[in-house]
Amino acid sequence: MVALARSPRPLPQVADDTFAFDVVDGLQATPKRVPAKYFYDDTGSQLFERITDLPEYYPTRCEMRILRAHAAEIAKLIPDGAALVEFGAGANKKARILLQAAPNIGLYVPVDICGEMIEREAAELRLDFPQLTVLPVAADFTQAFDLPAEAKAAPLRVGFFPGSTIGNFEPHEAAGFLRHAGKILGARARLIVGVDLIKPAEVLNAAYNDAEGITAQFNLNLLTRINRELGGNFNLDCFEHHAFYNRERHRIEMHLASLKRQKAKVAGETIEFRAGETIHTENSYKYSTEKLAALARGAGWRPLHAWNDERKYFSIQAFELADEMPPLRAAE
Ligand code: AVI
Repeated sequence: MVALARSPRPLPQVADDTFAFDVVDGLQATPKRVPAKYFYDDTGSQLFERITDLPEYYPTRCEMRILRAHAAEIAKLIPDGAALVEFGAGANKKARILLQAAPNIGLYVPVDICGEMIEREAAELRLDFPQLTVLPVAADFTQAFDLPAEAKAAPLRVGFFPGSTIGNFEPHEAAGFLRHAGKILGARARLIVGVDLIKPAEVLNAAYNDAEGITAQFNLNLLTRINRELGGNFNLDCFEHHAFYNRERHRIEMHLASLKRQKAKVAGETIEFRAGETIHTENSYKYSTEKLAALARGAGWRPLHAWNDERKYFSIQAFELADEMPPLRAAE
């Protein structure tokens, strides 16, 4: 199995002791950090949905526009009877566009850690697409999981990984995920990935520092969650949302900055903060089409096509599994 941090998006069912361990471990490290996957409790998931509608947060709108504009072309990559496997399916708004454009898809397999949600979404999809077989899989898609027998028996499998969730992985984890996806999808597989592109820092900084302060609430909600679930006593008035574009590493970094020297208790441990010290809560890597293609090539995928919006803010890229996997490098 690939060594990956777990999915940055889904998580409500992560066991409490793992949460406690990861948080205490991260807060005792230097510099302090907490994995981004812990943003997504109920409130965090709702705040993320609000983020996707913000005027400054362009990625979701751009990706939907690209999907709508090129749906017919993208759908040609999904042959009759193929299984469409979505990694981290969530509310499957984006998959619906593909399902509409490719009526001959054999079956749709949404994979998400939150089993309840994908069952609910699957029931709605079955009403809207009565011809379609929908077989949800409740699993952490970054770990080994079994596809339903019907998907294994399909002529081929097409992976779908939208939303630039790949950008929340460290680059070596992203390569590990792509390799892992190839193993799950199997021979002659195709993969459609949505990725946020490198662009002027002002645009990026605005997207993660919205005027309404929803991204700040999303970031600070992590402390609320720690207080509630791990008996923490963080004073939210004493921390501030920081998000900035790190040009050298092509990533937005999100942090929670301590406004003063202070202590907080978490799961029985005392954590000390210097004034200005931060907890690093998320990286959101931005790619060029070439860089993502190179990463995918190294993980055994051959680039087929890339669709961008007119401003080149976002890209949807299609790949095909190469016959031979390149050798594994040490970092993966
Ligand atoms: C889920 N992920 C792709 C989002 C992103 O843009 O990296 C999460 C997010 N963080 C702050 N705003 C949105």
